[in-house]
Order: sequence, then structure tokens, then C-alpha cells
Amino acid sequence: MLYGAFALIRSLVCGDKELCTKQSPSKPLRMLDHWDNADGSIERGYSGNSFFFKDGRLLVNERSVTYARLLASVGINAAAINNVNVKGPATKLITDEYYAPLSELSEILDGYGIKLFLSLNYAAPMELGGLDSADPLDERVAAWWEERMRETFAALPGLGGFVVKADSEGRPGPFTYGRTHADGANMLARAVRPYGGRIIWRCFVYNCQQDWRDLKTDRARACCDNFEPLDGLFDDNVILQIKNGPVDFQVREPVSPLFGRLKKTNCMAEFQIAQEYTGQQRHVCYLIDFFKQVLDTRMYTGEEKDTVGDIVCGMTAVSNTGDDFNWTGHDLAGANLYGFGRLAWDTSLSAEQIAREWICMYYGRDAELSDTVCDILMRSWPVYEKYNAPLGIGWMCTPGYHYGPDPDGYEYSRWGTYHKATHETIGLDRTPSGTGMTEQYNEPLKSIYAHPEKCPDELKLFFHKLPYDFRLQSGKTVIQHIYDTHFEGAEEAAEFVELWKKLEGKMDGGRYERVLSRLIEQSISAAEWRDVINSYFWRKTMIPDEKGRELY
Ligand code: GCV
Repeated sequence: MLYGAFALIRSLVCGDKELCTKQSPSKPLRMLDHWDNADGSIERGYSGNSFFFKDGRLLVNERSVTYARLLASVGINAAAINNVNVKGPATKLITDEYYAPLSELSEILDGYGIKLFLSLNYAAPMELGGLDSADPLDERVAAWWEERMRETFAALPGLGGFVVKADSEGRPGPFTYGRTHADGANMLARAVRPYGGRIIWRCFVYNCQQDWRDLKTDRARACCDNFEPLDGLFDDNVILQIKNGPVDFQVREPVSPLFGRLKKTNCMAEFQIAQEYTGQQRHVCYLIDFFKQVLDTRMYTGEEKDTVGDIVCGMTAVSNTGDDFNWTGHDLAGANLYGFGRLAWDTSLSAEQIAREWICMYYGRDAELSDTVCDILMRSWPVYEKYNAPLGIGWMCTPGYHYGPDPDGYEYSRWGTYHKATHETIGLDRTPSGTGMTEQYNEPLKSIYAHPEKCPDELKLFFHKLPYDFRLQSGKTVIQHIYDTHFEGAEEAAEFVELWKKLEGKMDGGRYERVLSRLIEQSISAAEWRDVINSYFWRKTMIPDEKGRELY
């Protein structure tokens, strides 16, 4: 009834001729993960502060209801409301300090078919329970969790379960005790099983203390190295949450090879609509086509249905919402929130169909307006990619903050994100002659990625160390591709401003001005990216641009 009502509204608003439709969701679990902290800040939040938390308190108010309706209107049916980096007061969300407001929130969400999830602190038995260990095989630890879960689910019967970030970026986990992630996840899964709870266990586990001089360790391998050997060892109420790519939400990455390697384990895909690396909601970057490409990628598991979309039981996205009155900071970032939900509901929809729907719902049915906004949205991810780091290499952004260019910012850091540019070559050799990461894919992906000629251009520098005069499938050399795409990307970003100006008078309530000001900022930032990246490579290589454009 709920989804039918929203589908009817959508059809009426969009002027569909056929109002009668029969639909069922592509994926049972369609989730949002909020990285909201108890103090009200949001990790990687670009649209104000949290509307769930303020100064350590949980907020339940009119916005909670609007939020639930907003999510339900696009088919989302689960939400984890606190940051996966669970620290300080957030550890206490599973205590009676928070049960009353959580129960209120859970009921509101439940009314819209949404299950409340919380992120857990793996070290809670020590931090809350006073134990000297969080060892999953220690009976005292398991008993502590059982008791805590008994109490928590008694207070919050609608709770769906927990998301866990363990042994990742300084968060505690089973590795401290020489245990596996299956040991850790299963201990929690058994504690929540009597209440129908689920444990969503993140696979974002890698060594973030890498020495940049160490040429053997490859962060991109870590997800598969850590989790593939555990296939089949997880309880059936555990779901492994795998980031779409093997590293970390860059504008372009190959699909995580782990999707093709788990035969006996539930898994879901984690995307990021919070635009951490894709312009922080100050740039327009409609990501749905990228997500669609991920879902449509065949993993060659030997099963008849073998795309990522076939393999996963659900999808989640790191949310791009905050307490800004338009929810997402940039009005056009609303298309990512809407689009993620719609895609999770129906993975067969195209990014353009979804964009058109969103435009209709948000701006109305004016044809010129629809065509222009759709054109901007559909070009926005390729444009962002053009002026960002080239050919899948990623990470040429400002360390920590992740906005704006800094080509060597991460090069000598501990984060395992290196491009290794010299005056002759750039890129990492991830083939068997290098780190061997390509071996984590099934054939034929394994051979395609390992072969410098066959590897798709957009991933060339993700998988290969290549000379700047290497010829891409496009016929261009690597260096000329870098120059050309950066000039093009900045030009197109500037063109977005002109396109938008044609829409003046076609929308009200500040919607025109808000987007215009962000597009102007984007065009300035894109020019900065162009000049910094192009100058970096010009200075490294001293190879001139064939077209003689200005380099610095
Ligand atoms: C929540 C990246 C982000 C972190 C984030 C982490 C994760 O490293 O920069 O802010 O932490 O991913 O996904 O856990």
C-alpha cells in the first residue's frame, strides 16, 4: 500500500499515461548509512549538521517523520543512523540512556516500513561493560553481548540489527585477539539471532599504517585477502557489506573483486552518495550511472546470474543528507538520494530514466527545463572524472579534507593510496608481475585487467604502470589524454553555468540561485583541478600539449 501510494503519486506527477503497475523490489534490503556523530557533526557530511543527534542527545521531531516519508517514497527500507566510527556517547546507544527516544524514532520509521539499524562499537564490552577484553571467543564477552542484546531488543523490538566497522582505521576488532572476522561477526550474530536481528559487517579492512616505501603491500588487495578465505564461515544472519570498489569511493574504480569470490556468504554493496571524493555537494556529480555500471558488471562466478546486482542481497549508500532545509546541500544532489533509492528498488531502471523522474518530481514537467537539467546531471559524473585524477588512479585530492587537487598529497602518506608518478611512468602494477591484485578477479576479467592493451582505458592506471607515451584504446597517449580531459572537464563545468542561466525564471523559491552559485564554484574549482593536474604532469614529463594550450 505504502509503495503503491508513492508510485501512484509519481505517475501522476510525471504524467504517465498508464497508472496501473505491478512492481516488486529488486533487492530485499535497501538501506542508507548515516555517518552522524552523537555531538551533531557528520563525518563526510556536506549538507549541514545531523538531524538525528545534537550535543549527545537523540532528536525525534517533525523532521524524523518527514525523513521517514522521504525514504519510503523512494523505496528505502532500512537506515543506520550513527557513524560506523562509534565513539564516545554513541557507544551508549545500546543502553537505557537512549532507549526511550530510539524507541520513538524506531516506531516512526516502522510506520514507513523502515527498519532502524545502529552502528556498534566492537569494544563495547570493555568500554561499557568493564571487561578487560573484547575477544569474541571469550565466554564472558559473548555473555555480555547476549545480555546487552536481550535488553536492547526488549526496549527496541523494531530494531533491524547493527552495522559494524571492525579492525578498520583504528577501530577495534577481532584481530587484536588473533581471531577472524567470522569469529567476531558470528559472536554478535548469535546474540541478535533470537530477535531476528542481523549483523552487517563491513569489509573495509586494510592496513592504514602502510609505509609508502613498501612496494609490496597493496591496499586494493586487502578486502579479498581478508574475507575470501572466510567464505562459508559466517552465520546466515550476517551480511558482509562490500564497498563498490576495492579502495575507497573514488570517482572511478573497478568493481571490488570480492563480489565474485563469495559463494556461500550473504553480501551487500556499499555505495557513497555523500560526495566525499566527488565534489562534496559543491560540485554536481550524479552518480547513478556509475552505480548502475557496478551493478551490471559480470563477476563470472560460474552461476547463470552473475552480475554484482544478481549477487548482492541488498544495497546501502552512505547518506548525503543533513539538516540543511533542502536535505542535501546542493539541490542537484537530491537526485543522488532519490536515484539511489529508485535504483535499489528497481535495478533495471536507467540512470536517465531516474534523472527524468526526479526532475519531474522536483522541478515540474517543463520540457526545456527537463532536458537541460537532465543533460547536466547525465554529464556530471563523466565531467567530474575528466578534471579529477586521470584513468582510475584516484587520490590526487587534498589529504584529510578530500576537496580540491593535491597530486602528491597522499603520495608519501600511510594510507596506501599511491600513484608513483615519475618523469617516465605513472601507475601501480597490479598484475602478477606487480602486486597480483588482478588475480583476485575471475576469468575473463582477470586477463582483461592484467593486459595493458585490453584493460579498459578508464582503469588503465589503476591496474598498470605505464609510460606517458603509452597509447590508449582511444588512440591518444596517456599524457595527451590527461591534458585533453582536464581541458574538456573544466570547459564543460563552465558550460554548466551557462546552461543553468537559461533556466532563470523557470523555478522559484531560490532554487535557481542556489544551484547557480554552486555551479559557479564548481567551474572555478574545476579550472583549479585542470591547472594543478596538468601543470603537475607537464613539470614531471616536460612533454608539451599537442594543442599548445597553456600549462604552468
Ligand atoms: C567513516 C573513508 C572515509 C572515512 C570513513 C571510512 C569508512 O576512509 O574518509 O571518513 O569513516 O571511509 O568507510 O569507514
